[in-house]
Formats: sequence, C-alpha cells, structure tokens
Amino acid sequence: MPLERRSWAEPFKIKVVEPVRMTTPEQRRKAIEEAGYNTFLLRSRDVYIDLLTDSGTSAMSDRQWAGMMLGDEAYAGSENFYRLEAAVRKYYGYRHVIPAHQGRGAENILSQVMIGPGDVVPGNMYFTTTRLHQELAGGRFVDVIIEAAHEPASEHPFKGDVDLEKLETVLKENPGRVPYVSLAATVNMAGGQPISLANLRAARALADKYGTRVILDATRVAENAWFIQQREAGQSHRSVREIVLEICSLTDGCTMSAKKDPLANIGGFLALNDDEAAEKARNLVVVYEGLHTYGGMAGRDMEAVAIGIEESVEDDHIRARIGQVIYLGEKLMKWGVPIVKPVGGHGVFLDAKAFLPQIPQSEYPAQALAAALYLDSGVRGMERGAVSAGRDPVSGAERFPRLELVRLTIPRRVYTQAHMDVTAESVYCVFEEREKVKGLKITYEPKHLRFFQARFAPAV
Ligand code: P61
Repeated sequence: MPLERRSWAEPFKIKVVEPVRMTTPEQRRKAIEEAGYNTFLLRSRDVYIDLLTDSGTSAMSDRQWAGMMLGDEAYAGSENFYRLEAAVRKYYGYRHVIPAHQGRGAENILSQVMIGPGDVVPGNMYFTTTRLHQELAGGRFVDVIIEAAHEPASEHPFKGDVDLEKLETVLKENPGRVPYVSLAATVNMAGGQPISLANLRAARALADKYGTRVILDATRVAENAWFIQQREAGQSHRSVREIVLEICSLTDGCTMSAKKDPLANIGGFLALNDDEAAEKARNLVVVYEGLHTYGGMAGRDMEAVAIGIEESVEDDHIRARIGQVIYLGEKLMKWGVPIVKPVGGHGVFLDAKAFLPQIPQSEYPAQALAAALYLDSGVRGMERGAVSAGRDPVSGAERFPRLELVRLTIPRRVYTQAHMDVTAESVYCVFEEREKVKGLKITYEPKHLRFFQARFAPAV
C-alpha cells in the first residue's frame, strides 16, 4: 500500500491532562432523565466527550498560563487592560476597546448604545444572544443571509454571505431606522459557515450608500479568515492574520466573545472606531459590567485574552483547529450521515430533519437526537433548531427555523483524533438505529433563551 503522508499534525504537544469519566448506559439514562432531556442540564461529570460548545472550553497555552501570573488586579488602570487594548488594535485594528465579561455583555452595551425602539437590524442569520439584546433594546432583527445558508446539503463555499438584494431592500424601506448591519464571521447558526471578503465589501458599500454602519460579530473571525484563505479567489497567498485585519477594516466595530477564537476561558469586549459611540459605551459599561478598564474580567483574564488573540491568528493553529473539525465531518459524510455541508469552522452540525424524518419539528427532532447521542456514548452535543429559535416576541408563536441541527462543537486544542473517532462511531450507531428515536414535548419553558433551561419528556 502506498504511504499516504499527512501534511500537518497539531502544532503543540500536551503538557497537562484532565481525566474524563466513562459512564454506563444505566447511569446515562438516569442522568438524561434528571436533566429533562436537555444536554445543558447535564452535570459535566456525567459527560465523556463534551462537544456542547467551543465557548470557554479551549486549552490555554503555557504562555497564556504564564500570563495569568502577571495579572495586575488593580481596580482601575490594570496593566493587562492596556495589553488587551494593544492586542485588539494590532490584530483587529479598532481604536476603542471596551472590555466585557463575555460576548453577550458586549452585545448588551452595543444594543443599548445604538438601537432604539422601532429600529431594524439586518444580519446574516440570527444568533440567540445577539438577537435577544437587539430585541430587548426595541429593535427587530431581519435575516438577510443567502438562501443556501438554510439548505444543509448546499455546498456553497460561503454560506455566511449576505443576500445583497435583501439587504438593500431593508435599507431602502427603513430610512434612518437601521442603526447598523449586523454581520457575523463565521455564522454559528448556519453551521459555522464563512462570509467571503467580496460579499463583505459589497455589504459595506451598501451600508455606506444608505449611511449606516457595519458591526461585526468577531467571535470566530480567525476561523472565517482561514476559509477565505482556502476558498476565495486571490486570497491563498495571504496569512490569516492579514485577512482578519482586512475583515475588521471593512466594519465600524465588533463584539467579541473571547471564549472562542481568542482561546480564553472567559472574557469579551466591544471595539469601536467612532469616538462618540465609544464614549457612550464606556459610560454604560460601568453600569452593567465593571470599570472601563476591566469590564467584568480579572486582570489575569485580560492577559490570557491578549495572548490568546495573538495565538488565534497563527496559520498553523487554525489549520489544525479546523482540520480536526473537517476530519470528524468527513468521516460522518463517508458513512452517509446527513450533516451540514461544507463542514463548518467550529463544529459538525447533524441535520436532524434528515436524520430523524419520522419526528415532526414540533416534537424537536434535534433535541431528541442530542439526547439519543448522549445515551449511546456520553458524547454531549447541543440542539440548534426550534428550541433554540424560541418564540416571536410579539406574537408569542414558536419560530420554526428551516435548519434543525445538532451541533457537535469541537473545543480548541482539547481532544485527540481518537476522541473524534469515538464520536463518529457513536453518531453512526445512533444513525443505524434512528427509527427507535422518539420525539419530545416541553414540560418547562423559561421566558428568555429557553434552550438553556427548558425541560422535556417523551412526546408519547
Ligand atoms: C456557543 F447555546 N456562543 O456557540 P458569550 N456571538 C456568537 C457566539 O457564538 C456567542 C456569542 C455571541 C456560544 C455560547 C452560547 O444560544 C447560545 O461569550 C457568534 O457566550 O456571551 C456564544 O458570547 C455570545 C451557547 C451562547 C448557546 C448562546 O456555544
């Protein structure tokens, strides 16, 4: 057999390990019942391979841990804030940096500063916390992502792209009522799908034409930059670092959850170029987060974020990070398991509608599939379908999105290829027995972001 040589391996070696626990089927049955069939309500000690999220679950580098010892825990003017500010300016290029405890803290401040009652916010697909803060500020989110984003089987290379006609219609029909265009890189709810530079430039031009701003959700911007490098014409010679800087330069500011790309366990920030908006944000941050030089983070956390930002834009890092996600996705595709194509940046998304066609969307097939996968092997994924979409704030009716997915999210630098193999095998076992999986009904539903705490029981 000819030797097939891999072109890359992880650009790190492992220095510290954390034991994980295997459980028996009976233990898992009891645990998922106690959790009301909601993987968010499982105790992590009952989870074998935790693919709930890539948020705050990264393995920090030795440099980041060393940086934690340099925490300047001064209430005001911490040295680490200035290190964070310098990193944001250097790698993302924004002028003003307002720290926040995590992404949604930044979203709250941004929404309160920019959105008023009756405003309309177009964007490339909703994200749960982002849309909720826009709605709580009186705005209405309008989805202007391309059609292909809603089709799991579409192989479009940039499913995060904006439908420019739809965007222009929203801008034209709502003069003076669009505070900004809300663009994410990569698009989480679409399956970790990137936006192209060409499309971002065109969206920017439309925003300029109608006199509004573009705000980026930069949470996974380095992952998006890698896809641009790999797939967009004329970009293959550029570094991820250069592309990240260009993406940010096409926008007026960003919100960031530093728990993702920047490889930290907690943290976030709002970054803006506009002096006046930044001044307002700096004033509001003291109400909700903390002083404007820590925003809810400890000094040591800001240091970890500053170092993590630098590590996150390294080509070798991103290649291995997304390479691992693609490894899992390709294995599942080879076995005929329906997933969102192309494989996304931060996880593999199972297409629950195609996986479990016997379960109507009103019985939450993705929720049922996430529970079934946990029962099989202790692998924990997350529902991203009707439960996550929640209810319309005005009518109260459930919003049934076209995508009904289970996300298997890969934490950065945490799991090995063997963990990916075990995961793929478990998904395949559930797939083989898919007709046995039954639908669910809600037994408890909280008002906001219901997917986090809702409880379920078998529908029949
Ligand atoms: C996640 F089930 N994401 O993917 P914060 N923007 C984007 C995010 O992905 C994001 C935030 C803003 C999480 C955690 C999470 O419905 C959920 O630091 C693109 O988490 O506040 C977070 O950043 C918010 C899981 C959030 C969820 C909301 O797992």
